[in-house]
Amino acid sequence: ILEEIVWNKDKEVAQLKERKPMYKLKKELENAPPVKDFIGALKASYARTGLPALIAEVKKASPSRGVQIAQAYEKGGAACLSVLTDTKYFQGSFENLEAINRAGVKCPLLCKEFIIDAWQIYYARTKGADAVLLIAAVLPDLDIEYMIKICKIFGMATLVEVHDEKEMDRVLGIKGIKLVGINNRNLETFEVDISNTKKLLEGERGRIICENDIIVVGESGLFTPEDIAFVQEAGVKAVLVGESLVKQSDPGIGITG
Ligand code: IGP
Repeated sequence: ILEEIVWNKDKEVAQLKERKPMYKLKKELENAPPVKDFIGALKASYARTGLPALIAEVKKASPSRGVQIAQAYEKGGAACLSVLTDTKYFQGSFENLEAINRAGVKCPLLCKEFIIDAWQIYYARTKGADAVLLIAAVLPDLDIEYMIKICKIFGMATLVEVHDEKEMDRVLGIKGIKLVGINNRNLETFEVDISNTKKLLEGERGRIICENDIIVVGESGLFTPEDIAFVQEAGVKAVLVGESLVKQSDPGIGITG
């Protein structure tokens, strides 16, 4: 599936780029909403609560519903929000990201997209993204390093996502890495196993992460306070949660533990 998504994304980006070449984007960048400090918000939340900071994910939703959900998550104590923007596979949209921004939500926003081209980062910034997801499985190390540099210039954060030991080792060797996400969901099989977070933080890897002050985000399949305690014990300072919040009748309840 991942290969298929990337293959389609390549075509999608080519079309978007035609409509909005770099010279047009550059102008829009000047009018983009100011950047909010994504990593700062995570650190502040962790320092205040002693619990992993919550990045709450806005999934499939119309822009107006997306705004309501985002506001409820913010009120409920989320440190940051993740907004899915891929439409074809995840029913998200850039309209959601824009609408949430326009509504004055103060939480920094992660653009949850399959980024394969630096152009997408500029585009995300024009829509108000404060951070972007970079999936190690689909990007060469040099691209990740280059994209981190671009984001840094804007003051944006990058959440670099890994799923296995091999990807973790690659990513730990990349210059400028500050925020690493461990996805407990295998994007090929969609199987979820939260012990993946623990596995990738054991031994030498955990030591390198500590020494370099890298913040680790536990991603996917987190439902109960026990799940959160489990990944915190493993060493994460932030969690990315989607599905379990969707299932709550009042999304504000139960977030801050
Ligand atoms: C959220 P969950 O199981 O709480 O809904 O997971 C988030 O981690 C998941 O949506 C995700 C994702 C991704 C989606 C993590 N990495 C990459 C699409 C692409």
